[in-house]
Amino acid sequence: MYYNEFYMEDEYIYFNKNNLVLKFISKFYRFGKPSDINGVVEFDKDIKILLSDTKENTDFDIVFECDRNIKNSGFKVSLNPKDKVVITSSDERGIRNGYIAFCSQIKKTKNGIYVPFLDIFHEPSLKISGVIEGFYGNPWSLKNRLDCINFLGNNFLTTYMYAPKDDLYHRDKWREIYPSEKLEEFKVLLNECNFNYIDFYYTISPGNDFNFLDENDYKDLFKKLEQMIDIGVSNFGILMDDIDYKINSKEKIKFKTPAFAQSFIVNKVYEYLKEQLYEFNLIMCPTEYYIDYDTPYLFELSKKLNKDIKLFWTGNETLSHRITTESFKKISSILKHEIIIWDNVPVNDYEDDKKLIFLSPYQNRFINLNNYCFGGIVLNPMDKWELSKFTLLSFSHYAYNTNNFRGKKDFNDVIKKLIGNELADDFSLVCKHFRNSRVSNSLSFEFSKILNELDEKLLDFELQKIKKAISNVRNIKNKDLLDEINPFLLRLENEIKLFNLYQNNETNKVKDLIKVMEKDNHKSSSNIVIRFIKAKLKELTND
Ligand code: LTM
Repeated sequence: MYYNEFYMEDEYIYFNKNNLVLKFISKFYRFGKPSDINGVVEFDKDIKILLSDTKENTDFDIVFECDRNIKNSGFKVSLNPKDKVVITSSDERGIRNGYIAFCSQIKKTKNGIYVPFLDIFHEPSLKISGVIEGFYGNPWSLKNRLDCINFLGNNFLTTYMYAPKDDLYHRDKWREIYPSEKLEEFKVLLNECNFNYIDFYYTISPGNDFNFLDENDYKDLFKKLEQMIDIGVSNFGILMDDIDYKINSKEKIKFKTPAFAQSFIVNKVYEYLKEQLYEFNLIMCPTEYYIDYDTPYLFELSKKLNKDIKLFWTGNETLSHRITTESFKKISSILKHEIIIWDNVPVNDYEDDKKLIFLSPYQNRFINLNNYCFGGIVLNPMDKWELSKFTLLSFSHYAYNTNNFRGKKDFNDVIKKLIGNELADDFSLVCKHFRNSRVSNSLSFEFSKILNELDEKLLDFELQKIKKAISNVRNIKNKDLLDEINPFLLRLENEIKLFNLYQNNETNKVKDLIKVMEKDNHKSSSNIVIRFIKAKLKELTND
C-alpha cells in the first residue's frame, strides 16, 4: 500500500526480544480500552497492550486520539519507539486502519523486533468502496459472504451490498418476508460487518410487478424493510435495473412517466426510513444506469428524486470497457445526485462470459474524481468468490490510493498476497489466459504477436511454460480456490492436447476436438490454441 505522506523510512530501534508490551492511553474515548476498536487486540499476537494503570514494564505508550478533519477513515500514525505511538483518526475504522499501518511497519527477525521512527498521514481515496453482490446466477454461500466481509475489512474497503439477482426474496418474491433461518443469516452477516467496520446495505428489486397505485404494495415493501431495520440494517437500496419500466394507462394518469412513478416509490421509501431511523442511507439503481447522455427518463428522475438519495451508475456501458473522468462529468451533470459507481467487474454472468473467469487487475477506470458528486465504487464480482478476490484486491489498492495506483504493474503483488510467493509466477501465467475481455484485450501483447505472426515456435514455448505452471498451481493450499479454478485448468490442458495433435498433423482429430471444445462450458478468454489453429488452417486452404 502507498501512503499519501510517509516520513523517515528505514530508521529503527531494535528490541532484543520477540514481543512488544505497550501502555494504552485513550484520548479517543473516556475510560477507553484497546478492545474498543475491533480487531486491534487480536491483530498481532506479538503486541500486548496494557491499560494505563499497569505496574508492568512497558516498551512505549500507544495513544488513540481523534481528529474530526481526517476524511474517509484515514489516519495519522506518529511513531517514536523511545516514547510513544500516536494513532489519530475521526472514526473507529480509521483508528483500526492506523493500527494496522503501525503494525505493518514493524519488522520481525528471529532474534528481535525493529520498530521504526515514522510519521504517516493517509486518507483513502474513496469514501465508499467494496462489493455489490449483484450478479445473476447462484448467490454466494454464507461462508463466502463472511469471508468477503473479512477480506474487505482487512483490505481497507468499506462496504458490502447485498443484491443477488437470484435471491427470490430480493426480486421475484420481493413481497414475502424472509423466513427465520434466512433472517438469522443476515444477523450473522451484520455482526461480521460490524466487527470489520464494513457498512452493510440491503437492497431490494421490486420493479418487475410493483403496482404503483396499490397501497398494499407500498405496505409490503415497508414490511420487508422493517424486517431488516429490526435486525439493525440502516443502509438500503431500491434497484430498478433490468426491468421493463413501462407504466400502464391508469398509472399514467397519476404519474405521467415511468421516472416519476419510480421516484415516487423511492421517495416514499426515503420518507418511511426517515420515520424509522435517525441516520440511514438510500441508493437507487435507475433503469437507465448504463449511459452518459441525457434522456427524458433521467431528466425527470433527476428532478423528482429526493436529493439525499444516491444513484448507481455502471459507466457508459453495462460492462464498461473504460470509465473516464469526462464520462463521469457528463453523467454527474445529468443526474444531479451523488453517484455510486456499480462497476461490473469482474462479474461474468453476461451471455457467454458465464463460460469464462476473469483474473485481471482493476483497469481502465478514471483517476481524477475530486470536485464531482462522487460517492464511491462497488464491484460486482463473479459467482466464484475465491477467484473474484484477484480483481478486488487490485481494486483495494485503487480505493486506498488512486494517485499511486498501478494496476497491471502491481498485479503480481496481488497474486503473491493471495497465494504466496512460491506459486505466484505460475499463477500469473495462468492469469494471462483469463484476462477480463470486457475491460481489456483478451490477448496479452505476446499472445497477439503469436497470432498476428502465426509464430508456432513461440506458441509452443508458451504452452510448455503453462503446462508446468498448471501442475504447480494444483499445489495451491486453498482448496476452495482450487475447486473453482480446476475446470479452467482442465480446459487449458485440453488446449495443449489440441496443439499437440496439430503439431502431429492429425488434422481430422484436430477438427473433431475443436468442435467438442467449442461446446465446452469452461473456456479461456485467450483461446489462443483454437484461434491459432483456425488461422493456420485458413492459411493452408487459401494456399
Ligand atoms: O449492472 C446492473 C446495474 N445490473 C445487472 C447486473 O445485475 C448484472 O450482474 C450485470 C452484468 O451482467 N448487468 C446488469 O445489467
